[in-house]
Amino acid sequence: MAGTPPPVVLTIAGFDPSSGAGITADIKTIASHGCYGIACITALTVQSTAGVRRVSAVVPEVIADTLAELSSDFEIAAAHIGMLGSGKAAHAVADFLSDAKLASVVLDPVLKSSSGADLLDRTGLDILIQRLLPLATVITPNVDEAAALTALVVTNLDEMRLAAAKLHEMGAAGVVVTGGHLDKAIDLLSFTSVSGVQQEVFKAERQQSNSTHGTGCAFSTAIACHLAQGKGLPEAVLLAKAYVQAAIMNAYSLGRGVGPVHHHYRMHEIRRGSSAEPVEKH
Ligand code: PXL
Repeated sequence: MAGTPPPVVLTIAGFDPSSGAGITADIKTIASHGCYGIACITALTVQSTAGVRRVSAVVPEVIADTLAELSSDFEIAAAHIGMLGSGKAAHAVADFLSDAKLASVVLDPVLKSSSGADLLDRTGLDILIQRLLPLATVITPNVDEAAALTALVVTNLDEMRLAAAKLHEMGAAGVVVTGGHLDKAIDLLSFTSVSGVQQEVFKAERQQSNSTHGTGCAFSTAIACHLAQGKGLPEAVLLAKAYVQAAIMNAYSLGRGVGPVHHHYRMHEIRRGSSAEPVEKH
């Protein structure tokens, strides 16, 4: 036996065969945080680093059965929800979450791929707003997703604050609006505590890189891992942000389009580190 098992993190997301985003990427993020990843696929995409070619929904009964099977077997410490793909998938996930009452749920409201393909239809968005948003511990929209969810314009910090306030009114307990694509990369964390709504701003230099495919998935999944390990939301967000920055900085140039972030750069660091250690001679 290898000792105490790690926290189990469930990711509910689409499949990106290039493994920059989606379920296979999430499993890499979860493993690199020392958690054990389990997965429920909501949709298949055909894509590469060059973009999304097509999307095919998984039948909702398979999603419901997968979630029932996994939750009857594992103690799930946290769940991450990414691409849902369809209204029916969103319903199946909402049914599961309202029964399962998990300690931590991170909802990444994925609406479009970075290349502009639709990853959720209008019905799906409505269900996400009405049923999933109130079940989440924290939701992680980028500025465009925050705008679509709130019907507000969200292009700067003041507008991010207003959008976060509206998302609280709509039932979201915690909100991180990410502004990585803005001129100055700004993320806003907003959460309700005993003393009311608290907001924290995280600023960073915008990273110039062609390896940014999957940043949203890596960020939201990393938050789920930190929550699973018992960290509070502000610390989880700070650590997840640092993880994504390092995963971009350490990325290899892969594919012809927008390359994937390096999800397990830490593993690589450890291997490099250990081979460089002097071998003791006796
Ligand atoms: O980055 C959003 C995203 C999430 N999940 C899947 C995706 C994408 C973008 O392409 O394919 C499966």
